[in-house]
Amino acid sequence: MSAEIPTWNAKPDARGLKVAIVVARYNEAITRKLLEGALKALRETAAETADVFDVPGAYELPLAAKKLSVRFQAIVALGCVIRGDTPHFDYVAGECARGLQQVMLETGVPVAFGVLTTENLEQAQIRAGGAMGNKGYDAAMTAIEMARFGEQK
Ligand code: INI
Repeated sequence: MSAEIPTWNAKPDARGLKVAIVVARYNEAITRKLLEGALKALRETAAETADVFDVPGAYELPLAAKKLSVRFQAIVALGCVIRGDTPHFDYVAGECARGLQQVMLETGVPVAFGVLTTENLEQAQIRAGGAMGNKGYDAAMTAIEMARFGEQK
């Protein structure tokens, strides 16, 4: 047993990992920024692959992630659901989140939730390369960290 307090927040190492990014085209101006962030993270962590796939909207992300889970070791799901845009915000955002979690637990392949769910466009812009960083970048780092989770230290 180690009595050492571990070091946290180290940048994960993606060498040797095949990573897929699946991005929704809906609210494309935002999701392209999230994609830029995710690709930056995968370059920084030296992922073996950073293959990009696109789907129409956030609602389609879970099925795409499930299909990709058979040949990738980590998946980054990117999308943007804006409440003001649709009366079915709760269905699209909720089912997307629930579906992605389900895929991750069923397959054991980490699926990072890089889907913005905001009240308006401005809140989305702030989180897609603005004052609050880039949630696509953060999601990609999370996918790598979870792919590595539990590996022998
Ligand atoms: N899809 C999104 O990704 N974001 C949204 O804000 C959105 N709105 O507003 O409706 C949206 N709808 C499309 C949805 O994801 C599906 O593509 C569509 O319902 C077909 O299944």
